[in-house]
Amino acid sequence: MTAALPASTRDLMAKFGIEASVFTGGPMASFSPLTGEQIAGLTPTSAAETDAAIARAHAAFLTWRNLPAPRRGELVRLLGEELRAAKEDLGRLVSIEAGKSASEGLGEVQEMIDICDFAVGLSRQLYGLTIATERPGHRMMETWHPLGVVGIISAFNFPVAVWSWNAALALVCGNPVVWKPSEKTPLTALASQAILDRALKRFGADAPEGLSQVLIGGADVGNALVVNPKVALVSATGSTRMGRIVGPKVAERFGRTILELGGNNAGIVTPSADLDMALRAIAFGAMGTAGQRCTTMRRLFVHESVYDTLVPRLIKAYASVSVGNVLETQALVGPLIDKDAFDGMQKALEAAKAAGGTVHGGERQPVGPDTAYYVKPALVEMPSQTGPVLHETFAPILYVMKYSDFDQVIELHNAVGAGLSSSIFTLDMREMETFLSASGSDCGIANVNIGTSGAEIGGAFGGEKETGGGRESGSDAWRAYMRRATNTVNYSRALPLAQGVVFDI
Ligand code: UN1
Repeated sequence: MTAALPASTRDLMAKFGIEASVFTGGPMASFSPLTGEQIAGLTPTSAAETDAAIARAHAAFLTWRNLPAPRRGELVRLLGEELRAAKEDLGRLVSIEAGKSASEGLGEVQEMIDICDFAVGLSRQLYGLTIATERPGHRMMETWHPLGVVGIISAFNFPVAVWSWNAALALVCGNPVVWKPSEKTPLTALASQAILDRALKRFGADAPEGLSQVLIGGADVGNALVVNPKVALVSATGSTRMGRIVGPKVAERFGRTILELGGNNAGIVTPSADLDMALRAIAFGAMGTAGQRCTTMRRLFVHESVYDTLVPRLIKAYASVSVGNVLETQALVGPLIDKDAFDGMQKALEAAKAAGGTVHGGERQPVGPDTAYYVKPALVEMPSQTGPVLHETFAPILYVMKYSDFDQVIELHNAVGAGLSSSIFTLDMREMETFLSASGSDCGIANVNIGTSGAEIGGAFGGEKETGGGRESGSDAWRAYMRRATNTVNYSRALPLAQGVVFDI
C-alpha cells in the first residue's frame, strides 16, 4: 500500500519526525476524503496495550499532580509555541485527512494555539473560594486538586482541536491524557502527539513518561478506555448514539464524563434582520466544513415577511458555492468524509421529499476519482418540522421553514432532541432578549446576528439535552478536570459544632 500513499502525506509526516513504517502496513486503513485514496494502514492498539498505557498514565499522574500548576502551564506554553511553528503543516494534514478547506484547516490549528494561551493563564488561576463560616475562630475554603487520568475520545471533523481543548486544560489541571482519535483521522493525532513530544523534550525531566499517549483503533479501543476505573474523566465527542453507550458505562463505575454529542442547530430570521448579514452567516454556518461540524446550522426558520426576499438569495448562494478538492483549488466546500456520509445525506433528502420538501442542490459532484464524495450543499424548503428535520444528518443539508408567530417559532426551535447551538437574526431588542432568556433558546450556545458555528475558545463549549450537557474549552470548564475539596480549619481553642449541636463528653 505504500505505493498508493500520496507522497505529500508521507513528506508531511516526515516533517513531524514520523516515518512511513509507523503508519503503513497495518490492517486499519484510513483514507483521504479528497480523493478516497488510502493514506495510512495502522496497527490498532490491543486491549493489553491500552491497559498498559492507562497504567503508565496513572503512574505519571502521581508525579505530575505534585508539580506546581504554573510549572505545568509552562509545558502548555511550549506546546503553543510548537503549534505555532507547525501550524502550516498540521493545517495541511487536517485538510488531507478531514477534507477541510485550507483556511479551516489552519483555523483549527489556531484554535489549538488559542486554548494553549488560555490554559497557560489559567495555570495561575485555578481559584477556590474562601467561604464565611458560622463558627468563630474557623476558616472555610475550597481547594481544587488534580483529578486523574483523562481519556479523550474525539471525532473526525475536528481531529485535532478537540484534543487540544481537553489536553491543554487537563495538563495544567495536573492530569495526564490518553487519547483515542477517530479511526478516520489517525495521522493528525500522531502528528499532534509528535508536536507535544517536542514541547516535552524542551520542558525537561519534570514531565513524567506517559503524560500524553495516543491509542489507535475503533470502538473496541474506545471501550477499553471507557471501562477502565483508572480513567477518572472520559471526555467524548461524537454522536448521541455513541454518548448513550459511553455515558452509562462511565456512570456505572462512578467516573466522570464530558459528553459533547450531536447538534440540530437552528437559526431564526426575524422581520427586522439585516438580511445581507444573515445570508453570509447562514451560508458559512450551513455549508462550511461541508456541513460536518457539530455546530453546523441544520434548520432555518424565516419569518413570512422576509421569506421571499431571503430564501431565493440563499438558493442562489447554494447553487454558486465552490465545491472541490481543497488542496488543488480555493473551494469553500470540500468533500464528505466517506461514502457512508454520502448515503446518509441522500437518504435524508429522500425522506425530506417524501415529507413534502422541495430540494435544491444535494447532487454528487464529479470531482476527482469515484472514491471521493463531493456534493453540492442542499437547501430544502420544508412545509413543517417533520421527518428528517428532527434528526442530525452529518452533511450539508439546511431545512428551511416559514414562520409567522415569534412565540411559536421559539417552541419549534426547542422541539428537537439536541441542544447545542442556536442563533437569531434580529435588530429588535425584545426578540433578542427573549431568545437569550430562560424561556428562549434551550441550547448551550445562543447567538445573535452570527451563525451557529465557529465558537471562540474563551467561552464554555457544549450543549444541553441529547448533546450531553458537557462543557469544554473556556470559562470555568476547567473545573470538570479537577476535584474540589472543602476545607474547614479551626484555629480557636474551642470546638463549636455546626448548627449549634451540643455533644459534650
Ligand atoms: C465540533 O464540530 O465538534 O464552534 C466542534 C465551532 C468550532 C468547534 C466545533 N469552534 O464550530
